[in-house]
Amino acid sequence: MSQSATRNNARRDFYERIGGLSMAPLWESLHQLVPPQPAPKYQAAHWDYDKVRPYLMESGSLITAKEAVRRVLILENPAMQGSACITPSLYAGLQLILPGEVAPSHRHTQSALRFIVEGEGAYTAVDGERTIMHEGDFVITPTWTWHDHGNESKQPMVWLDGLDIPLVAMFNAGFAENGESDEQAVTAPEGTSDAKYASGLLPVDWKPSRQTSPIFNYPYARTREALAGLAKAGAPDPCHGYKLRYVNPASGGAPIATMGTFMQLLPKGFTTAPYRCTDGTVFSVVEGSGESVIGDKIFRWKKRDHFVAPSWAKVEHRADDEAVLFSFSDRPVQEKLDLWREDRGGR
Ligand code: GTQ
Repeated sequence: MSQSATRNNARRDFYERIGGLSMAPLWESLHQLVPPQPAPKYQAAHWDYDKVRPYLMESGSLITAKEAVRRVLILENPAMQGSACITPSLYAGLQLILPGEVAPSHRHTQSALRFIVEGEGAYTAVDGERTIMHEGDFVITPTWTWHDHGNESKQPMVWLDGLDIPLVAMFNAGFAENGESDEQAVTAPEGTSDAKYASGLLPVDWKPSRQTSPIFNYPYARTREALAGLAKAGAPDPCHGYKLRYVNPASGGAPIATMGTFMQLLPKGFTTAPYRCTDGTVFSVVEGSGESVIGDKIFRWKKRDHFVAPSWAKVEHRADDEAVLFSFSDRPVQEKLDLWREDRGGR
């Protein structure tokens, strides 16, 4: 036997013996454990709404919202089959609620965001207050708040659910319970939280008790107006076009502690400079069409499509006509942990 074969056999034998004591040699996996740069085990992916929608509607005839509790088709990363993850830290799904249906009240420690993709007139109730949702609205159901959804309109309603399910699972910090009735009692008139917290004013003696934003619907009409004003005010950022982040007005932080949410406008014909960041990001197309180069993939997208960009993949967006993209990621978590990085390619 050669010297190196003898050595390798001795090592393998050693690994087996220490394996019996639940130990392993670091030197065999050091470079994977501490990579020189992010090496994501998930991939860029795109969901074309024209292909997705028929299945969503079919799900509506297979099961009621009440029986399903949440009738959702999970957007699962193709490289993470069976995980229900779109990135290792985030969950995404498309939820359908048909006219007359109620998705019953429950609460959990996982935080959720809703981004309205199609339809209007359904409501989400959070801790006793309802908000009617419209396309492009961004609605939060913060950790451990009671929430139910109902559709009193005449059209189906579809929204993107974004949750921190994988993060909470990693910490084994998940709790959940069902409400006593399907629809929680309404204790505050619609618009209350908007009036109290969403006008650059706060009730005089109110003190925040948590990181979560006191606003639970950020309506698209206002977001769109802000983007339009920004686009009139100056030149676009080379990497982002015109990009805003949603904010908790009481802290300046993200509305949800675990998920950052963003809206960006890309002018007609605009191409963003190559950009990468450590937060894998889920996009929902609100307006327009275009394409994105993400690592070695290219996706053509249009209104209501969804796509995901992995951590540290180089991203370039190109807009055919004026386009608006909503996105969410775990950026606030990474920032809290001093981990978040970006690479603007010198721009
Ligand atoms: O609306 O509460 O897509 O609990 C997944 C889990 C939605 C919700 C999802 C949930 C919800």
